Amino acid sequence: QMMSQGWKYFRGNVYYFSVMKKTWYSAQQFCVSRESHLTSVTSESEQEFLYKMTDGLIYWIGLTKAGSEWDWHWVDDTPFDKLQSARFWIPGEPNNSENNEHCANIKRSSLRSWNDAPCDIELLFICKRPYVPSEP
Ligand code: 2F8
Ligand code: CA
Repeated sequence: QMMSQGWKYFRGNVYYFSVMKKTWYSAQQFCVSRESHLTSVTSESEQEFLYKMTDGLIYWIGLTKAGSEWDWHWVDDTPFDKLQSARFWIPGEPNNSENNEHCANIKRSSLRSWNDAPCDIELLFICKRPYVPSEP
């Protein structure tokens, strides 16, 4: 089975865990150049897959309130379910520290692992795209 190098398969999507650090927007541009987006997280099993892969490092995910709407939204246009997603924030987050935290990352190894942080800091990042089997 052909599998793009460095991409990990989980439930119909493949995920790229970067080795280079980028700002949130540069990371998203990198993902788009690879026909993907910074990852959305839409289930507990996906959240569990992701935090278990992070290995204690901090990675950008595709959640931001920068842009046209001034509310949390997924950059891949998946609808953001505020109620279902509340359990994935680290307790006390998002705190919009210094009124300058408009992008979200996965910060540590538990289901409660999201933090909001300044979009212009450089972090590792996770891209996600649908898995499409290539022609034989
Ligand atoms: O204590 C939580 C707090 O920790 C840091 O600020 C001191 C984080 N800042 C960055 O990651 C830049 C805050 O986002 C976080 O809320
Ligand atoms: Ca924060």
